Amino acid sequence: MKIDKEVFKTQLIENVKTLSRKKIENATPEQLYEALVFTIRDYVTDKWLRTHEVYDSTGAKVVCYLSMEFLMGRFLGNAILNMTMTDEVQEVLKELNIDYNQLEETEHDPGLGNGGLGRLAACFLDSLSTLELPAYGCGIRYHYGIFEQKIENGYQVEKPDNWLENGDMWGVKRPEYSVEVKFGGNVRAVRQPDGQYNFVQENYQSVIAVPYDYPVVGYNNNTVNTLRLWDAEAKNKFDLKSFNEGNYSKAVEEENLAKTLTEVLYPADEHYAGKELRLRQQYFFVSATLQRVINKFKDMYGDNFDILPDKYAFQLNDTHPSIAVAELMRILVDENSLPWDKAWEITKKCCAYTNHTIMSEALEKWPIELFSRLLPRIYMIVEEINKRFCEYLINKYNAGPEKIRKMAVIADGQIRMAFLAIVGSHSVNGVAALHTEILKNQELKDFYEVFPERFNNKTNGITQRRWLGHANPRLAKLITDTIGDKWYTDLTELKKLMPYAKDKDFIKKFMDIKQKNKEELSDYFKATMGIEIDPNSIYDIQVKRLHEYKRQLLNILHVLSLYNKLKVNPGLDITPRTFIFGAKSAAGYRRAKLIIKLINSVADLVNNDESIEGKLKVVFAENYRVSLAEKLIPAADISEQISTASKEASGTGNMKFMLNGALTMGTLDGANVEILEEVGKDNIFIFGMTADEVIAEYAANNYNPWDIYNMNSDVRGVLNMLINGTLDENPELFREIYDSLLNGYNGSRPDEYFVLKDFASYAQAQERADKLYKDKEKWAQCAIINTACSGKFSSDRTIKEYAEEIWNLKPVHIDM
Ligand code: 26Q
Repeated sequence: MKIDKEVFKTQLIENVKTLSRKKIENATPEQLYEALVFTIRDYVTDKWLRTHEVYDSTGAKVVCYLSMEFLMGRFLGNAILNMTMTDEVQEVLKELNIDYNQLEETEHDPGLGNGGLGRLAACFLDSLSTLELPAYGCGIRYHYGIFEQKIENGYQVEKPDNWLENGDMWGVKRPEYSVEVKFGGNVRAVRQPDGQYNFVQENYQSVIAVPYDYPVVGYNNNTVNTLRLWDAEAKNKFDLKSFNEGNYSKAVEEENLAKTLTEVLYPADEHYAGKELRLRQQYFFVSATLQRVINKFKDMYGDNFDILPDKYAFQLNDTHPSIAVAELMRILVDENSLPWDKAWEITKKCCAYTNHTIMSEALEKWPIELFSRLLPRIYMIVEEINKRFCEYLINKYNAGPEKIRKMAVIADGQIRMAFLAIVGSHSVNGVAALHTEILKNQELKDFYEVFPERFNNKTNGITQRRWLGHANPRLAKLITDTIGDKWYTDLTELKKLMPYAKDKDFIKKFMDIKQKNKEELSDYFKATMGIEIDPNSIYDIQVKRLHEYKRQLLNILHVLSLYNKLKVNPGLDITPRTFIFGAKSAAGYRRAKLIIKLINSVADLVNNDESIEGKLKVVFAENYRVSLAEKLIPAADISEQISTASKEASGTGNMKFMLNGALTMGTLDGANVEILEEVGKDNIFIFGMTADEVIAEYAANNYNPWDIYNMNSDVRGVLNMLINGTLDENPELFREIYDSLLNGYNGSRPDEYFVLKDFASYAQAQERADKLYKDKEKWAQCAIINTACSGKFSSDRTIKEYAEEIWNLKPVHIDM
């Protein structure tokens, strides 16, 4: 966007004055940040208003992306980039002697998500706006995001993440769109004159859902979509009647409910714990979203609900919002008097479900007691959905009791949210080709047989605007200078870099940038953690949530084995390597927390042993989050994507690293399979069991890790170190890990995630990487080929597929 620099400068100076009562030269970075946001927001708001004017006047179809998490990352830099104001803003700030990076760093990273699923939602919003597709992100305005991680004495300690502490500069409160959400009480059936029943919820508690809107700026266009996050406020702050009756606790009940509802994001990913508050959160934002949508629909189109699916699509980001199926039925049937069958057809046409995991721990199954107490009317509706579905299975497939019990939405005293989502949607998708095949042939096989036409794959993607343009401006510039800037909106353009993989001059520039990024990261570690790392070493990075299936343990045990080799043979010819980890563990996940401690103990051992001459270094980067990812990923040489095959649905970090020219060290899992397809086997390090092998091993159930312990002296050496006091003065500290690998712990299988089974294969792949790195030019070629072949993994591609194949959503061009 062309902006007048002088005008912009004046606006900025004015904003500093009004907001902080200061001259610009005396303002703090925080005050300058605030003024800059206000200035930018003005430009954004013009487009934002216009976008919604056009949506309303054209009656275009809109997708609502329903998600418990939106891991947006910082707004400012991304907004400036997408407004294509970067150069102008940088120049103005330079003229004013202001350090832009310092301003950026003052923005509190909004961490309203756990990991992959939340970040995917954020990438999708960026793509939707860039592709001019009408969209709302719908979620919760948690007051506290994912906890801030401190490492104390090697252990993870969680601190609250008060992201709103310095105000909410990007959110706009919209009280005029508030709606009431009801919990609990009882349902009374009221017979109507026509013999039909009306269902009325009574004696309920309720909260007011108040939306806050955040702009989602499209790249180089006029589209600004909305991320709508709901906050809860008490309806009657104080129930005077109860109070006067002496019932003090009831008097403040609703206020407490409102306070706790949106207080904090559940920080456990891929782990269902059956917490009541979590179910409340789910219903809260789903009900608020659907009520508002239907109110608006009626304002625009009256009560012709047949066309609802032509106007709205609801994408369910995993099962977390799957209660939408029942809530939409409630609104259509109870509140708008539609016959059940008609409402059901509409609901199915509107809803679509994305599955993000096959980990059984993550499956949401709510106890009937809890569910029906909290949501009595919704429970009745789920019962009816279940009844009709079971009848369908019996009539159409002659299903017997066995089949019914396997597939019913309600069984064994629980409501299975994934099944509710599948039954109530017209589309069910996995997030990578392999993952979708596993859903169809294993996890959801029964449903695939009944509804084959609903199943489809949508391989995940990432936005190149944030993950290359913003995170790696030097590489972005080199690429633009070489092949032009079309890649910003068409990542397959990167293919044009292929010939340059052999171009000496380009290779040098490409590797100089990598080097510079590595130096910057090294400076960052020095400044923030006091750690020195060698920018000439290989940067080998594993950053993601801590989970046993992601196998950070395999990585760190391999580091230990390298250390042992160096101790035996100090002259060993290996390229110096820095192993960088970043990972948050769920607060209650004991094993994962112990693995963090292990990584830090290994770091202590290795980093303080001068005899290995700095050939190995281990860094645990504290508090991994989007803004830290933006620093780490551009500096990576090797990307660790080493999950037990079949367990990682897709992964998206793998794509970010590839885009930035890192080589993948990976298993044939999730989207790694497709990365291999794109980049070719000579430009990636693949190792380990295949998904089929893993699944077969689980079925055979005769794997004995002691065989590996006995045969492989490297493995033996490393495992012994877990229990002989080398790593901690308490030799028993890591016993649990040792036991889990060899004997099984508390009834689980020994080495459930095949860490030992894949160890030798992993070590060999690491050796291949070490060898390749010694040939600087070959390595550089591979790195460039990785960047050049990453085009498929743009979330623009993914979103086009969703829009065409699931949502039937068309772009709407916004003219100013
Ligand atoms: C469920 C119930 C109660 C509390 C929390 C949860 C919960 C929260 C978060 C369950 C799962 C999650 C997050 C899952 C997730 O991030 N999955 C990842 O999704 C990515 C995007 O599709 C994939 O790339 C990853 O492979 C997948 O692990």
